[in-house]
Amino acid sequence: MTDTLVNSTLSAISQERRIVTAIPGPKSIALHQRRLAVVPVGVSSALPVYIERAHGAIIVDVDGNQFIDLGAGIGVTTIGHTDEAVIAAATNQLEKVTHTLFTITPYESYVRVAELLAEHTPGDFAKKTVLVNSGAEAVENAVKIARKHTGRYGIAVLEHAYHGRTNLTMAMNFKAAPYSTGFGPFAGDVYRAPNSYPFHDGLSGADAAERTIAYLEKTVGASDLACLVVEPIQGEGGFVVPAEGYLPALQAWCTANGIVFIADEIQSGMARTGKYFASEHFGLVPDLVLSAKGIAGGLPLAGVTGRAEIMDSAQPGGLGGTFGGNPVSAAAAVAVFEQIESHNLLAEAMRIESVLTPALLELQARYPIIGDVRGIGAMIAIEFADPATHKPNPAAVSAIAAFAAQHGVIVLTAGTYGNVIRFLPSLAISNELLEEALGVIREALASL
Ligand code: PLZ
Repeated sequence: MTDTLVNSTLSAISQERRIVTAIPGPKSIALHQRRLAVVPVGVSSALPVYIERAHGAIIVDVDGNQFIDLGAGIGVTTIGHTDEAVIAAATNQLEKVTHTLFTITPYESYVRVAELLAEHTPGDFAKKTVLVNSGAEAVENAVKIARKHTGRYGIAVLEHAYHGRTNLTMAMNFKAAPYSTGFGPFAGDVYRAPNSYPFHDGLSGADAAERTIAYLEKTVGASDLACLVVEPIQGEGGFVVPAEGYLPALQAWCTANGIVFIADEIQSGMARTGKYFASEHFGLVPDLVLSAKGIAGGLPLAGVTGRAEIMDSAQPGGLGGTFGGNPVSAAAAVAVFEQIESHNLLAEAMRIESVLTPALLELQARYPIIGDVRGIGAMIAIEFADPATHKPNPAAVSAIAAFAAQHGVIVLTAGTYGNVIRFLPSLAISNELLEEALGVIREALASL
């Protein structure tokens, strides 16, 4: 019964773009009115189009419009919306048990996810995992563990970083507005160092690392740092890919100074860049790796995975939370790992790069306001800037995102200055849909 229902719903969604009303359509407008009365303005939506169903790379709104989804809910439905294996695993689990609380009475799927993360995160050593609900919670737990392990307090982060919306993670973000404006006081002992941003600083990886390290040595001192938290490719910051050698130099400095090196792979991990974790592209073997977003195919789950001796420094009862590693989310995550393997999804990420990057470079050659094309796999971005000064051009980005939405393509913006368009499609997207979406971006650029 369940199978038939699920399959008939999915097969009803053709993998095509189709706009049948004005955007937003009448039903979305009506829902938006209801929402404005009961949902605070602090929770905003990039596009007030209300979604009813989704499959693969297509989302369908309440008015029957079909959008090509180049955002995947900010990199969450990496293996595709309503992936059949994820639905089957979650449905099966729903019928068995939905909650016990792992710290009261445990279950296998939590253990299996921990085994899979131990296997697929970089580094050939004993690893352990704690599962939590959200990316921010993973960051919080990683910091707790690093502090307990080192007996130190300092947290180092990089410019343009994004780590979440809790009190500690707000303090770790680079950008104040809109994330933290007015929400202080914030957690202390966070030290924000310059990063490597080749388009803007022009520095080699070695020089950028020297600058970062010198800054941290001066402003806090290595011996007071518990951890350095880096996104190997920065997500909200605009898919900033650091210069070659930058991250390994930071890791070497951390290792030499007893600082826990934490890779926040919440956006860049789980097959997004053609490796399980983007750290692998840079030869990094982080002490702790954070996953979330894509790990459970759309269900809420996150994890901190790391060296067993570091993870075990937290005392029994020191880690946990009511919903962490929920059985349904954990079952979905096991299915995600199986799908990555059985559908060779790492190669799909590279296929997507091979379509996006050349097309975007061609656009850059025609439109000098595209200052930079960067990224790896299915994590590609273009930065809009003044050709002479590299001053950010957020107006072009807003105009393109709005044009794309009107024409049935969801694109996400990013960047500290809102001047980056990021392409974060599901790995299930076909070349045809990608080409079609690129066609809309071309029209959008021509219309500027
Ligand atoms: N670390 C690298 O990308 C979440 C934010 C969406 P949570 N990024 C999307 C929004 O506006 O709230 C993110 C990330 C990196 C941490 C997080 C936080 O993950 O699951 O949103 O808490």
